[in-house]
Amino acid sequence: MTNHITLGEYIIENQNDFQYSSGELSSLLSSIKLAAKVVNHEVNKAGLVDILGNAGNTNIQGEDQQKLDIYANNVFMKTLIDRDIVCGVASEEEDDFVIIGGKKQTHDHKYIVLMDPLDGSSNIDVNVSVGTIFSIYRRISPLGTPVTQEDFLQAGNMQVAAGYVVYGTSTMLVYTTGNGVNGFTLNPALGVFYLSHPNMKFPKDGKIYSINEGYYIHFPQGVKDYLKYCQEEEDNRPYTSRYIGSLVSDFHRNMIKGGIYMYPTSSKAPQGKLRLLYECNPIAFLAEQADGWASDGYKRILEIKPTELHQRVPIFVGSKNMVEKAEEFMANYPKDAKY
Ligand code: AHM
Ligand code: MG
Repeated sequence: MTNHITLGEYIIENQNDFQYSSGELSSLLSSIKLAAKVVNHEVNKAGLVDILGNAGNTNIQGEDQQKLDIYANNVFMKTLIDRDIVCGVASEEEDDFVIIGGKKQTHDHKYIVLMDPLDGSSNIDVNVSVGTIFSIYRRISPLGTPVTQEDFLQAGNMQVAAGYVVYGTSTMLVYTTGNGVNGFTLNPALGVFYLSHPNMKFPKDGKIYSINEGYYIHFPQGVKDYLKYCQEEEDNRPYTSRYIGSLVSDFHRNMIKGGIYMYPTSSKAPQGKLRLLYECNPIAFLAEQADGWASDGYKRILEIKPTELHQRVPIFVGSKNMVEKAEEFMANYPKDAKY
């Protein structure tokens, strides 16, 4: 632990990084911290209570919702809405964004939050790490009016803060406000997050590649070529393959050890699987703040202008040299090549 600094103290101490800060972002981050602790408590006892399994509902993208997905979504939504600190929230588990305050705006809140409340939830039943991912923007519509779709469809380079919680062997909250990335580990006995990983940085190079190779025959040729490159017996290769199937955990490990995570397009998922707004943008912001890189294979993730709330994009993210190498292989084929 670094001087036993708690997350609460750290948020307050760094509030002045923001010019004219009113403390609104600090309150918002504190609310996320609180919701994370509540979800952590529930996730940790998932094997003990009758909360496991499928809730029988399907979300807007046609995927099964697990009970804990719904639980986590409710906790984060309720915490943000009840504490009256943001003007709008969008969640991977909700069909549309929520306008806080309705049509009659009685507040002047300026931030919106987008989140994936429980990513990798198919792993819950088998005791594998899951995570929460969040992304924060300043609204662009005028204060005191209801938020609009435009507020949510900003490019990732407009993010004010982003982070994730990994509910793993220990629970960590990792976030950035644009001044580097810091990781805090929860002491479960005290319910307090301590600064355990200050100034996290991706090694420039790594030896780990993370991808669902089961889809190999469905990948674009550029991805296939890059995978062969990873497996060649040359220089520092072959690399090691590690894939948990839980984005937050795969990303977290790669940031610490050096590696690349890929979820490309495939003939089965022509847009990729991961969502630009709830998963790729916050992960890309964290990656860049940790000296890594995030690309859709051809361009910087953070410069993509979103067109819809639940938009999917391919992603290559991790150690800078590795992502750039993957982009080199992708560039050998046109983006729209048939495969
Ligand atoms: P989810 O938001 O439905 O949980 O899906 C996202 C997850 C990521 O955490 C993970 O990296 C990926 O889906 C795994 O997908 P696949 O099983 O296709 O490899
Ligand atoms: Mg997800």
